[in-house]
Amino acid sequence: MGRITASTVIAAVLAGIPGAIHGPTAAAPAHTLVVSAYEYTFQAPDSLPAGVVTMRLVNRGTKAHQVVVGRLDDSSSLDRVMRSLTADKARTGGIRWVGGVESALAGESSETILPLTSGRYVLICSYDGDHGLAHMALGMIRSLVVTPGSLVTTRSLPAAQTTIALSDYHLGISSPLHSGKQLVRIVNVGEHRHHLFIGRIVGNATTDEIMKWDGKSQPAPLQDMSGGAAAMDPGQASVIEMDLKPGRYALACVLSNGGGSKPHYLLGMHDEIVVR
Ligand SMILES: [Cu+2]
Repeated sequence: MGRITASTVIAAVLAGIPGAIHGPTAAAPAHTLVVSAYEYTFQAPDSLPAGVVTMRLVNRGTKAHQVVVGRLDDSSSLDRVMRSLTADKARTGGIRWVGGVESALAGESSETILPLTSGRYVLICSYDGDHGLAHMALGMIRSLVVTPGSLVTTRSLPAAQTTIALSDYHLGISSPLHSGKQLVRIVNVGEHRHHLFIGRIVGNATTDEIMKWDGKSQPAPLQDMSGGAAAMDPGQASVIEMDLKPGRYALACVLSNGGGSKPHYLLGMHDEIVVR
């Protein structure tokens, strides 16, 4: 089982960077679920019917947050899963991570489109806080019940111009991303859990400088880090809307397989793209 948390560096990178709220998007599948993030809690409906769901994370806090969506196995106890998540996020069984919004900077919002089948879910923010406590341990964990509704599969997702395939350990981008809004399908075709972090590269910063950045020193090598796809187990797919400015972007998976193993970006899961 891999850690679902982003690296401490990226969590630090994401903390407290101000930005504007993006406008609503055109894509409107069956349901929209608004999840508001605060320090340290989520506000969201308790339930919604199954279907293709647009989950919109609205960050009303002062730090960066995320929402990762996990479906409980039918035999899992919600209490036990929530307790083990807050105690040791690295070793939580009985749950399947299906995606979510990897990051929304303070004051920003971002969306992901997910196929949610009926069942019991948890929403968490796994970013590390200032004192070594994960945001979920401070209260950013919430249950969600998806009641029977439309029959959904990953084939129910809206069409996307570009697909990014997450594999062990590579990012496969099917066609170039362009400036402006576009839908991008993210699919985990590997055998390990992956996610997608994306940030715009400032100036002439190199991959080496980005990887060595402590998340605080200025000038920062990355900006515009809202969006991406949160942790997905093998076989999961979601569609995210990207709204890109021209420039260079860094894409990476910073999850690891646990046990002190290297993060996936050091194994090849990173890429740099140019958006025109
Ligand atoms: Cu990965």
